[in-house]
Amino acid sequence: MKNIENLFDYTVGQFETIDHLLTMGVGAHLAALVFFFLLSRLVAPRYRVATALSCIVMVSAGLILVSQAGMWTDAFALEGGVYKLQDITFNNGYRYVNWMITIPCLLTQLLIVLNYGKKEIVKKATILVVLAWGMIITGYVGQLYEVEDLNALCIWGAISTVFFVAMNFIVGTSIAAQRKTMTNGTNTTIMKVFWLMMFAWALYPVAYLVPAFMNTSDGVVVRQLLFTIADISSKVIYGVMITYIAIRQSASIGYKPALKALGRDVNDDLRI
Ligand code: RET
Repeated sequence: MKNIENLFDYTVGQFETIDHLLTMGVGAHLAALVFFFLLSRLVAPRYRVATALSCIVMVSAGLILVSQAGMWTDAFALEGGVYKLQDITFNNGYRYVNWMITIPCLLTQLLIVLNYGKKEIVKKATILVVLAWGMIITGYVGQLYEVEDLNALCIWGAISTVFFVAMNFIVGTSIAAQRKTMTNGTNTTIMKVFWLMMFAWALYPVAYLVPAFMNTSDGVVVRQLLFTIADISSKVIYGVMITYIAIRQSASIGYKPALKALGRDVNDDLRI
């Protein structure tokens, strides 16, 4: 009974909304997996790991959503016109564990398109991953209290937020420092990536806090909606933008498949 999802009965509309949201999430990640896989050949080897990491994120997050959707439909059954909890419970905790893998991938792909050298990538990624794991582990512990103790939820959430702010600070300063190295107009795209991250990543703590401000069956729908918007923005749309940046930067170092894809004259590389 760790999550508030298990506390309520759901109307058919509420139940199906959540089922459809989770299933849509699966579809979006699978479709994006194919897209990133196909586009990876347009990306120069120097940036290709960034696109490969998007593929890994799609598989990892897509699978967790398959399991979330299955758990949702297994946990509840229609009885007397409403969906009621059965013998097993629904759990959001799997998401947090999954972030231990996906967030390091998302941060590393950013460092790659920011044109950092190998050594700097390893150094920065290590710091960022430690902060991200600190954020996730404390958040995981906090969500275990969401039914019984809202104070504990808020305290662990506050500790997690310290890691989150530190992580965002490093992301922001890294983008500011490396923007000038970014070619072919991508120095403006990277700012859009930054704001997308700030928006999408901030939705997760809001979803975490739903038990504190909307402890109802509608709150559960809102929470799953927030998770879905956050997932698609922070992984799928983010991945598309990172791959776009990778292709444009590949073109500016003369990588022919990227030049062709952008409709540039391959024999006239010097103009780029
Ligand atoms: C928690 C706990 C409450 C405080 C904060 C949190 C932040 C979560 C974030 C999650 C990002 C997830 C992503 C997943 C991609 O697959 C842990 C909910 C600040 C920022 C980007």
